[in-house]
Amino acid sequence: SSVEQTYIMIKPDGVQRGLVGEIISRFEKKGFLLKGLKLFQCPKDLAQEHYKDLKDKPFFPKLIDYITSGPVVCMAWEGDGVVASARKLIGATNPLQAEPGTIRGDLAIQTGRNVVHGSDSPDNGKREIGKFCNSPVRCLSALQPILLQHN
Ligand code: DAT
Ligand code: MG
Repeated sequence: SSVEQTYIMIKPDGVQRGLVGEIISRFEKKGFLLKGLKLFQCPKDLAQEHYKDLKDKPFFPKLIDYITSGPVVCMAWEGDGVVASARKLIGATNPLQAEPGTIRGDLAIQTGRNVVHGSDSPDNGKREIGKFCNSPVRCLSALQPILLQHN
């Protein structure tokens, strides 16, 4: 498809805190089209590739531990200007600097627990959707690990 798409991922803290519906609702209400969705536990190698630009940062090991710590919700959203618009809906990386009304501004306080990811360019949107949404072998198929996560 030549229509712009972005990869939105609800991170483990967002899933564990019960914010999945709230976060999806914001993109639905804005008017974007949900094109794909799955629950998934990100393996370490994919997490390292996803955040490869940050591999030399001191917080990188903790970032990988966090993103692989529990189920995430992987989504493809489509619409005109969806990449930049989704970044606005999500808000600044540091939730304390994110404006009220944004997802991070309303729902988070820590940079290391900022509940949601959104692609930073149309090319990265396409690439991340390919890695996270279009790889059936990586789909989380067993319910038990999810229930254990919450108990
Ligand atoms: P964004 O998620 O807003 O695109 P980013 O791509 O710069 O931000 O960083 C990816 C993630 O890495 C971010 O959502 C949280 C984590 N991160 C970034 N900077 C950090 C920092 N200074 N301390 C801890 N975690 C950080
Ligand atoms: Mg980023």
